[in-house]
Amino acid sequence: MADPDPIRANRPVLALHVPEPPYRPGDAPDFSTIAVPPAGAAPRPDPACEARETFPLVTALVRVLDEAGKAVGPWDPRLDPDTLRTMLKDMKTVRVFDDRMYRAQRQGKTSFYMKCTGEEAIAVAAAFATDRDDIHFPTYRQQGLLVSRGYPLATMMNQIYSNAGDPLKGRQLPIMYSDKAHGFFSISGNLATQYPQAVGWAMASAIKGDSRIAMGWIGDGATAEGDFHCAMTFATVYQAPVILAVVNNQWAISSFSGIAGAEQATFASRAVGYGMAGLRVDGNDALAVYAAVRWAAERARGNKGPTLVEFFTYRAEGHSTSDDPSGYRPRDEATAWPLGDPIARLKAHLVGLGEWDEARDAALDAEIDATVRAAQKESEKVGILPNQGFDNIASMFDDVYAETPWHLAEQRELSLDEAREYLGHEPK
Ligand SMILES: Cc1ncc(C[n+]2csc(CCOP(=O)(O)OP(=O)(O)O)c2C)c(N)n1
Ligand SMILES: [Mg+2]
Repeated sequence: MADPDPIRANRPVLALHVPEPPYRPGDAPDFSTIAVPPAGAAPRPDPACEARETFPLVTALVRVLDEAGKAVGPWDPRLDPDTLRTMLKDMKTVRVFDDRMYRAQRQGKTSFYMKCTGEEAIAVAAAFATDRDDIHFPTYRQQGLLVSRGYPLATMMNQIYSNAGDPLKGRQLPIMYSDKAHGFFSISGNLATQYPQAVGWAMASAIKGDSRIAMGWIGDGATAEGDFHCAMTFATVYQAPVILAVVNNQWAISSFSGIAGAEQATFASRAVGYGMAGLRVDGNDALAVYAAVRWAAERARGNKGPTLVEFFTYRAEGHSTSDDPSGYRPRDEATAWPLGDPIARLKAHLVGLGEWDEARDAALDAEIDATVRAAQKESEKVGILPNQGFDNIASMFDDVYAETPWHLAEQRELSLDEAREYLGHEPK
């Protein structure tokens, strides 16, 4: 409707642009418009360079593995075959773990699960590229960090089942792990909190004269939160020793990345406005991920400041067990995605080196399957979620206050009354 004011009547009517994903269910996805530069094409500046020297890289794509699985160009980290095989094993383990836990949720053994299918290279290679005592502030899609740092699979499952072996005592949503000893900060359900926490921890590390760095994680969608920008400001002002990762998997539940600004600029290019180093990386290329994190870690350790690293990838499955992506995107989008499968690409690389073959691959798959099954059996012996009843319900009040306030003491007594009634006997 035109503006009724006569002075404004001839001005154009204002309108908003509401981003829409290019493809919806039933459409044939065509990603040929996504620029995929050849592997090896991106230059590798010195990690101690001025931030602005990285600015051409915020719109490029750091890639090491070419279409034939060969490692090419200046970002090739030249990892030895044993390390490459361990990375492959960890990535495969994450995928098998995800599949089994997804099925466990469907079988009613837990309430909720989230997979990272298609994104396995990112957390696994980042775990390899950071030091064991650096601390990660992950989201719910970096289970690969725990797997690569040797956290017991059965303990992860205990958390998912909220059973008596759950170190978090059932107080966190399944998959929201926390383990200080493995440098894995508690996952927060509130998106984007990881960024200010990582920057704050990194600043504290510097203030204390420590040498450990932090790595913060966020999804494409969550970059739209204020916490992202607040963390970027602190990180750049104080040149905090932190790596800030954006996992751009194209989707935030059913919202596509355009809703968070991806139509206008790459996520990595946000580094430019802050005067921070930035890299845009093929997230389905384990070697590129490793090289980029290693570069940013070296920069942070040398007091050269933070780096924003965008990992360009695709969320191959639903957001969580509560989601049905067929309602908002074409079913075959994941297979049309141009960057391929990260596990298949690393495998092809090892085969090309003469360090891997189909027989070894099949043997590894069988070994991983047996390991994950054994962990599941061990964890389910301790218990699955529906069987966690009122036995120790009053413990939900423990570990919060040094001295329980009167109102919580009152609630604890009430919960014990309910438990007595439910159990027909005295609860533990
Ligand atoms: C502050 C906040 N807003 C909204 C939500 C609900 N929520 C949970 S996950 C999610 C999507 C996040 O997408 P993205 O950041 O791209 O990460 P991804 O799930 O793709 O890894 C939303 C909106 C939340 N948990 N916290
Ligand atoms: Mg996302």
